[in-house]
Amino acid sequence: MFLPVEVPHAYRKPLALQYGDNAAAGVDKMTVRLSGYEHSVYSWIARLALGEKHVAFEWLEVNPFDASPPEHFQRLNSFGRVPVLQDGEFIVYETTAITRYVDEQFTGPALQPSAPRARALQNQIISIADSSCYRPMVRQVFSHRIFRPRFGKESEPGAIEQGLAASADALAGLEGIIADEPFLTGASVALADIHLFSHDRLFCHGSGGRRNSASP
Ligand SMILES: N[C@@H](CCC(=O)N[C@@H](CS)C(=O)NCC(=O)O)C(=O)O
Repeated sequence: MFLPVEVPHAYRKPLALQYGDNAAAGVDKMTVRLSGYEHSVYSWIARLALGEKHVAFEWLEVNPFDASPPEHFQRLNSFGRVPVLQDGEFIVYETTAITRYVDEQFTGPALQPSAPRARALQNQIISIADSSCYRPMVRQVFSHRIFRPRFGKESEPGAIEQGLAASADALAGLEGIIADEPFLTGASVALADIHLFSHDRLFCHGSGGRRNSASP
């Protein structure tokens, strides 16, 4: 087993607006906004965390790679990256800061293990995803095999092969540390699952749908 078999339910919902139990609990749907980019793995991670917590939110589509992103977005994040979460007056960016805030601020199923060792494993997996999976799985394999051709851009020679090789190393490393449980850190879905699932989802497109193999 490498990744959870269950697809987080937020993936099955429409993109524009998300409604959930927290709306019924008095959270105004307009107070929570997520600025994200449709093709951004990190935006999807934040979106899935909100979905798993049943938080109602408004999705604001922003392409951070645009030469001149909207002015309101530049004011939200001076680093110019998505996602950015707004909860009323509160603004937070950096995906793990967003997802941990979402988990701790809103009611709903806990998305972080409480036991220190399971929590450490969760943070370890998230860190490995960022440092060792994002570039090969997303920026090399997905981007050069799927994204660039789709938008008429050339793929760099060797990028896909390099990405597949580095992805294989990263996935082998992860196989050695994940829990022998239905999900990566235990019996229920946690932030580590959401984080890695989002990388894996794009990687599967790029690697021809082979979830358990990084071979071309
Ligand atoms: N460390 C950031 C990374 C976010 C990130 O790299 N987002 C990409 C889209 S997936 C982006 O906005 N890139 C625009 C740029 O780097 O100019 C996080 O965890 O949120």
